[in-house]
Amino acid sequence: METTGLVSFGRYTCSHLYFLLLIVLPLGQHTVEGVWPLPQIFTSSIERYPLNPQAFYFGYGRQSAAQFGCSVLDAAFIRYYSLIFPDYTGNYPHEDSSEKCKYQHIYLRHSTTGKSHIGKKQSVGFDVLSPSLLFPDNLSVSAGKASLNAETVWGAVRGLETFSQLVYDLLNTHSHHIIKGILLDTSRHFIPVHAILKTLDAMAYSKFNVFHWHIVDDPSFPYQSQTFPDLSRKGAFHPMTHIYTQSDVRRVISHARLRGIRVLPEFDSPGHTKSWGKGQSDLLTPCYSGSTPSGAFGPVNPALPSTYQFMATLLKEVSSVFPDSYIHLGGDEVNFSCWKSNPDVRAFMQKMGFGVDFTKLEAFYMENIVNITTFLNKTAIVWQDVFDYHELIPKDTVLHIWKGSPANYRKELSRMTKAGMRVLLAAPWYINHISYGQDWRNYYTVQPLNFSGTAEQKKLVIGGEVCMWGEYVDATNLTPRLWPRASAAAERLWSDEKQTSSVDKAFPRLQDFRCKLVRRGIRAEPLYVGHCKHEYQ
Ligand code: CP6
Repeated sequence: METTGLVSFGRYTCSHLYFLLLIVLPLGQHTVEGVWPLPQIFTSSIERYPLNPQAFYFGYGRQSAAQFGCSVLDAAFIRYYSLIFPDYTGNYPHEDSSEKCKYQHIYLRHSTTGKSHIGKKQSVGFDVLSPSLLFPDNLSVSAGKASLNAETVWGAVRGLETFSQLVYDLLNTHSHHIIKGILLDTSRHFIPVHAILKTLDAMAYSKFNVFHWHIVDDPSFPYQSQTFPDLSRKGAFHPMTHIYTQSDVRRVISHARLRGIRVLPEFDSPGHTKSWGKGQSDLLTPCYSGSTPSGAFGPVNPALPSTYQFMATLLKEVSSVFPDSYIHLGGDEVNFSCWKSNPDVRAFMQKMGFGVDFTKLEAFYMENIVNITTFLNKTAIVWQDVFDYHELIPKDTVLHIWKGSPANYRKELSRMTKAGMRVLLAAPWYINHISYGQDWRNYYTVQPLNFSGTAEQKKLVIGGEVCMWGEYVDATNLTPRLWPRASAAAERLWSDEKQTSSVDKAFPRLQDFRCKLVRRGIRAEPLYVGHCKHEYQ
C-alpha cells in the first residue's frame, strides 16, 4: 500500500490535501487519535494540509450515480461542512442549482488568493461513485483533491464522518510551539566559539530551533562592536582572548543557519549593564550617597538624550550583524535604588510627570528602545518585567516569562495572552539549576498550555526556552549540564502533548537518545544506572 501522503482507514483509503492531518508518527508507531472508532487498517504520513472554508467544497464526481439532488448527500455536505468549520460564520458555498446541473463533473476551485498556504491552484472534489459490490468503500484524500468512493450513499455518509474527524483545528487541539530555544549566557563566563558550535550541533540533534544568545550582561561584554570597540576592549574579561569578533559571530550564525537554528541576540538593558559602563562613559546612572556621587553606577541612565542615541547606534549595528528579525531587549530586574538616589534622574521624573513611580521611568525607557527596534524593522522580545510594569507596549512585542512557580507563570500566561500579546515561556526550564536525581522529569511534564484562557489565547504561546544562566557554567561543564536534560524540554516543545504524556515511557527512549548523543561525541550525562553500547571515548 502506498504510504507517503496517504492515510487509509479500514477499507477506506484516505490521503488528502486541504485538511490538517492529525497523525504524526511514522508508520508502525502511531495512533489515530483523531478517528473513532479506530479503523481496521490505516496508513499515515506526517503531512498536514490547511483547509480554507472559503475554498473548500463537496461535489459529486462525474461518474457518480448520485448527483446533485441526492437529498441524503446534499444534506450531509451541508452538515459536515459546518462540523468541519464550526467557527466559520459564512455559509456553505452554494452555487445556483440550475447552473450546477450543467456540470458533468463538479470540481470546485480553490482560489489562490487569500490564505492558501499551498500557493498552487487547487481543486477539491468529493467523488461519490456508483454503488457497486465490486468496489470497496474508499476515502482518499490527496494533494489538491479528496475523493470518496462508496458503494452506497450510506457508506459515503460514513466516509464523510471519517473525513470530518481527520480534520482538526490547530487552534483547539494542538499546541503551536514554534520556538524551541536555548539561552546561553556568555557574559558570566566566556564560552569559546568551539563550545558554542558544539552546542548548536547538539541543539540540532534535539530539534531546537533558536539559539538565544545572552551575549552581554553585568560581568562582561564580550561582543566586539564595530561602532563601539571600547565596549569589549574595556568591558570583556580579556580584550583579545575573551571576545566574540565579528567573524566569530558570523561563524556562529552560519553554523546555526545550516542546522536550521536562528540566532536571537540579547542586549539586555537598562539593568544588567555594569560591564557596558567601562567602555561607554555617561551611559550608566551615577549612584549618589546623600548629595555626592558614591562612585558606583546603576542601570543605564534613562534621563539623558545621549543614552538613546547610543542605544540606537548600537542596536542598528546589532540588527545588521544578526539577520534574525527578532532582537531581545531584556528589560528585566531593574534595581531602582540608584535611579532614586540620583538628583538628575529625580528631576527628569518630575519633568516627565512620573512622580516617584520608577516603573514609569523604566516603561519610558523600554518604550523608547522598543521603538528603536521597530524603526530598524525588527520585532522586540522583552522579559516579563516590562509587561508587569507597563502593559501598553507594541502588540507585536513578544513577552518572555522567566519567573515564578507554575501557578504564577500560568497566571502570567493568562494575563499576557488575554492582552493579545505573544508569549515565550522559560520559567519551567532553568537547566542551570541542578539537583540530585532525575530533574529532567520536571522539564518533561510541563504543560505550557495548561492555563486559563481561550483557544485564541493558547495560540499566542509561541514557544519555550531552556535557559542556561552562566554563574556556574563554562565550557568545562556546559555540555553535560545541558544534555540530555534539555532534550526533555525539547520533546515537550516539539511533540504532541497527548502522545508524550507519560514520563515513564519517555525514560527508556531518552536513555537511548542520550547514548546516541554520546555516540556522536556529545558528553551528555547519564540519566540513571545503565550503560551505552558505545561509551564515551
Ligand atoms: N540574568 C539576567 C539572570 C537572570 C535574569 N536576567 C535570572 C535571575 C534569576 C533566575 C534566573 C535568571 N541571571 N540578565 C532574569 C531573566 Cl532564578
